[in-house]
Amino acid sequence: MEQLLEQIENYKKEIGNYAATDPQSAENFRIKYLGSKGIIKNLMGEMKNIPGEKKKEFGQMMNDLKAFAETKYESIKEAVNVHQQSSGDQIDLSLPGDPLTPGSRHPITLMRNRIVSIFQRLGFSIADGPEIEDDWHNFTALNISENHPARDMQDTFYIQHQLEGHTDWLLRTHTSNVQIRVMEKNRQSGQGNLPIRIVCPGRVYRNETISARSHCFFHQVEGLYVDEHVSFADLKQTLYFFAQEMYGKDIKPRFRPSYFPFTEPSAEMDITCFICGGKGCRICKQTGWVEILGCGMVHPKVLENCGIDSNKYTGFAFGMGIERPAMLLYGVNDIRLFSENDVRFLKQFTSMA
Ligand code: 2U9
Repeated sequence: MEQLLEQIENYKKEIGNYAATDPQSAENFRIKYLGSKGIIKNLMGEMKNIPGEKKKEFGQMMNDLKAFAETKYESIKEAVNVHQQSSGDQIDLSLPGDPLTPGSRHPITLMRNRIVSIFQRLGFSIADGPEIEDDWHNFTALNISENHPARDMQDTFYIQHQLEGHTDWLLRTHTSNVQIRVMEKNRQSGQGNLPIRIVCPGRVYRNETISARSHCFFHQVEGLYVDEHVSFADLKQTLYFFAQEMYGKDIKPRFRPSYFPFTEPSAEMDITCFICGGKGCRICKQTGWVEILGCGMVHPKVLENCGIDSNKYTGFAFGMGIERPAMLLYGVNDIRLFSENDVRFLKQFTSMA
């Protein structure tokens, strides 16, 4: 019995000193001490040789030894795990890396950047403003009368909420609200920020039935140039330069008289069809011409509405949609694709800057 107790004490020391940092030596420990043919099982077999009055003491010591070995085994496993993670033993460096899928710019962003960068080269800067707007900045300041059809519920999304003390909120129908806000700032600073040369890209909303050709929201770039002596010749030359940069040096421009409440005179600008070169095709409906934008000299009433002296200052303005040129130049046949976020569509623009 004395010999057995001494053996148990020795094993206890041995177990306490056991060091393992790899899975194999952890397994060796388990087999040696806790396995079905291991030391502890073997020692338990000695019970039958222990005299009756000593059985209890022996049993107690064996239970202690087993619990001690089990606790040690748990801490060995933990040490092995930590060691493996920190030494990176489980990483197979010969495996191929995960492929990185490059993202892409949205086609509307690409087209907006193309348009805006041409005007930036001419000295225009970018201005931004709210999409939720009040009646003044979207309609009244732009000389759009109380009974104008654009104000119709059929065309405009109105917001039925009281915000900032009034209720005439709507989703802007064009980005012209931005130009109004920029010109109004001028009044606050006492003619301080003239001349104004800005382009205003952004999302606008119209209450339209959604189809392959039109959507209830789309994107525009509008521009405004206000200074002393700005003339219709400036407008024509600026927009001709834009059209050549955008659609090619060989295009020819044509200005047709038009009407907008916020410009006088007003015009629509056509260019010779950039698909067929003017011969006539499906895109230009056999006319040889395609309309690319609307424009005009800023109506004096609009300048005055923003506190700008219309006897001293004149300006020109223009506006164009982004979706239509994007559809034509990128060959997209359904406007809804732009807002569906289908990656099969979007990833086709991956390599475009
Ligand atoms: C201010 C004064 C004048 C902006 C203009 C147009 C003509 C025009 C349309 C093109 C296609 C809108 O996207 S579209 O449906 N726009 O034809 N826009 S002049 O005139 C302004 C703007 C702001 C203060």
